[in-house]
Amino acid sequence: MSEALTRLDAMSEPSIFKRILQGEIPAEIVAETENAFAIRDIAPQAPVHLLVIPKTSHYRNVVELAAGDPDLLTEVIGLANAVAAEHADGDFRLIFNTGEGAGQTVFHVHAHVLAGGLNEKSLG
Ligand code: DGP
Repeated sequence: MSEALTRLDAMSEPSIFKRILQGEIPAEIVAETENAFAIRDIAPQAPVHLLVIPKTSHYRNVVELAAGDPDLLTEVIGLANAVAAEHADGDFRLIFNTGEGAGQTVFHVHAHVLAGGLNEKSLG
Protein backbone atom coordinates (compact mmCIF):
# COMPACT_ATOMS: atom_id res chain seq x y z
CA MET A 1 0.00 0.00 0.00
CA SER A 2 1.28 3.50 -0.86
CA GLU A 3 2.19 6.02 1.86
CA ALA A 4 -0.79 8.17 0.86
CA LEU A 5 -3.15 5.22 1.35
CA THR A 6 -1.54 4.38 4.68
CA ARG A 7 -2.17 7.98 5.83
CA LEU A 8 -5.79 7.82 4.66
CA ASP A 9 -6.20 4.54 6.55
CA ALA A 10 -4.86 6.10 9.74
CA MET A 11 -7.13 9.15 9.44
CA SER A 12 -10.45 7.40 8.89
CA GLU A 13 -12.80 6.29 11.70
CA PRO A 14 -11.68 2.80 12.80
CA SER A 15 -14.00 0.02 11.63
CA ILE A 16 -15.23 -2.59 14.09
CA PHE A 17 -12.69 -5.03 12.61
CA LYS A 18 -9.83 -2.55 13.05
CA ARG A 19 -10.90 -2.14 16.68
CA ILE A 20 -10.88 -5.94 17.11
CA LEU A 21 -7.39 -6.08 15.59
CA GLN A 22 -6.22 -3.35 17.97
CA GLY A 23 -7.64 -5.28 20.95
CA GLU A 24 -10.31 -2.66 21.79
CA ILE A 25 -13.16 -5.13 21.15
CA PRO A 26 -12.70 -8.72 22.33
CA ALA A 27 -12.53 -11.48 19.72
CA GLU A 28 -10.34 -14.54 19.38
CA ILE A 29 -8.08 -14.29 16.35
CA VAL A 30 -8.16 -17.89 15.11
CA ALA A 31 -5.53 -17.43 12.38
CA GLU A 32 -3.35 -14.70 10.99
CA THR A 33 -0.98 -13.89 8.16
CA GLU A 34 1.19 -10.81 7.71
CA ASN A 35 -1.68 -8.76 6.25
CA ALA A 36 -4.91 -10.58 7.18
CA PHE A 37 -6.59 -12.23 10.16
CA ALA A 38 -9.56 -14.53 10.85
CA ILE A 39 -12.19 -14.45 13.60
CA ARG A 40 -15.45 -16.31 14.30
CA ASP A 41 -18.56 -14.46 13.15
CA ILE A 42 -20.58 -13.17 16.12
CA ALA A 43 -23.84 -14.42 14.52
CA PRO A 44 -22.94 -17.69 12.76
CA GLN A 45 -25.03 -18.66 9.70
CA ALA A 46 -23.41 -22.11 9.30
CA PRO A 47 -21.76 -24.71 11.59
CA VAL A 48 -18.44 -23.02 10.75
CA HIS A 49 -18.68 -19.30 10.01
CA LEU A 50 -15.43 -17.37 10.03
CA LEU A 51 -14.53 -13.92 8.76
CA VAL A 52 -11.23 -13.32 6.98
CA ILE A 53 -10.26 -9.68 7.09
CA PRO A 54 -7.37 -7.63 5.69
CA LYS A 55 -5.57 -5.77 8.49
CA THR A 56 -5.83 -2.51 6.55
CA SER A 57 -9.27 -0.91 6.61
CA HIS A 58 -8.60 1.11 3.49
CA TYR A 59 -10.72 -1.09 1.19
CA ARG A 60 -14.49 -0.95 1.71
CA ASN A 61 -15.35 -3.99 -0.39
CA VAL A 62 -13.85 -6.76 -2.51
CA VAL A 63 -14.09 -4.76 -5.74
CA GLU A 64 -11.94 -1.98 -4.26
CA LEU A 65 -9.55 -4.58 -2.83
CA ALA A 66 -9.19 -6.39 -6.16
CA ALA A 67 -8.48 -3.12 -7.96
CA GLY A 68 -6.17 -1.68 -5.30
CA ASP A 69 -4.23 -4.66 -4.00
CA PRO A 70 -4.79 -7.97 -5.81
CA ASP A 71 -1.96 -9.62 -3.86
CA LEU A 72 -3.78 -8.87 -0.63
CA LEU A 73 -6.98 -10.40 -2.07
CA THR A 74 -4.96 -13.51 -2.90
CA GLU A 75 -3.67 -13.56 0.67
CA VAL A 76 -7.25 -13.32 2.03
CA ILE A 77 -8.36 -16.24 -0.15
CA GLY A 78 -5.34 -18.28 0.94
CA LEU A 79 -6.17 -17.66 4.60
CA ALA A 80 -9.83 -18.59 3.95
CA ASN A 81 -8.64 -21.89 2.46
CA ALA A 82 -6.38 -22.54 5.46
CA VAL A 83 -9.06 -21.87 8.08
CA ALA A 84 -11.61 -23.98 6.18
CA ALA A 85 -9.10 -26.85 6.26
CA GLU A 86 -8.43 -26.35 9.96
CA HIS A 87 -12.03 -25.81 11.16
CA ALA A 88 -13.97 -28.02 8.72
CA ASP A 89 -13.26 -30.62 6.02
CA GLY A 90 -11.66 -28.13 3.64
CA ASP A 91 -14.73 -27.44 1.51
CA PHE A 92 -16.17 -23.98 1.96
CA ARG A 93 -18.31 -21.20 0.58
CA LEU A 94 -16.67 -17.78 0.26
CA ILE A 95 -18.96 -14.74 0.34
CA PHE A 96 -18.11 -11.05 0.04
CA ASN A 97 -21.27 -9.02 0.63
CA THR A 98 -20.79 -5.90 -1.48
CA GLY A 99 -23.03 -2.92 -0.76
CA GLU A 100 -25.86 -2.29 1.70
CA GLY A 101 -28.43 -3.78 -0.67
CA ALA A 102 -26.52 -7.07 -0.55
CA GLY A 103 -26.47 -7.10 3.25
CA GLN A 104 -23.06 -5.55 3.85
CA THR A 105 -23.02 -3.90 7.28
CA VAL A 106 -19.29 -3.44 7.93
CA PHE A 107 -17.51 -1.38 5.27
CA HIS A 108 -14.07 -2.86 5.85
CA VAL A 109 -13.71 -5.63 3.30
CA HIS A 110 -14.11 -9.13 4.74
CA ALA A 111 -14.76 -12.62 3.43
CA HIS A 112 -17.35 -14.87 5.04
CA VAL A 113 -16.10 -18.47 5.14
CA LEU A 114 -19.06 -20.83 5.56
CA ALA A 115 -18.35 -24.52 6.02
CA GLY A 116 -19.40 -27.72 7.72
CA GLY A 117 -22.69 -29.41 6.82
CA LEU A 118 -23.94 -26.84 4.31
CA ASN A 119 -27.09 -27.41 2.33
CA GLU A 120 -25.68 -27.63 -1.19
CA LYS A 121 -28.62 -25.73 -2.74
CA SER A 122 -28.63 -22.85 -0.25
CA LEU A 123 -26.84 -19.60 -1.12
CA GLY A 124 -26.65 -18.25 2.42
P1 DGP B 1 -21.48 -8.11 6.47
O1 DGP B 1 -22.95 -8.14 6.78
O2 DGP B 1 -21.11 -8.87 5.24
O3 DGP B 1 -20.92 -6.71 6.52
O4 DGP B 1 -20.82 -8.92 7.67
C1 DGP B 1 -20.45 -8.38 8.89
C2 DGP B 1 -20.33 -9.52 9.85
O5 DGP B 1 -19.59 -9.10 10.97
C3 DGP B 1 -21.68 -10.01 10.40
O6 DGP B 1 -21.92 -11.33 9.92
C4 DGP B 1 -21.53 -10.00 11.89
C5 DGP B 1 -20.04 -9.79 12.11
N1 DGP B 1 -19.73 -8.95 13.25
C6 DGP B 1 -20.18 -7.68 13.48
N2 DGP B 1 -19.67 -7.21 14.62
C7 DGP B 1 -18.88 -8.20 15.13
C8 DGP B 1 -18.09 -8.31 16.31
O7 DGP B 1 -17.98 -7.41 17.14
N3 DGP B 1 -17.41 -9.50 16.48
C9 DGP B 1 -17.48 -10.52 15.57
N4 DGP B 1 -16.79 -11.63 15.84
N5 DGP B 1 -18.22 -10.45 14.45
C10 DGP B 1 -18.92 -9.31 14.25
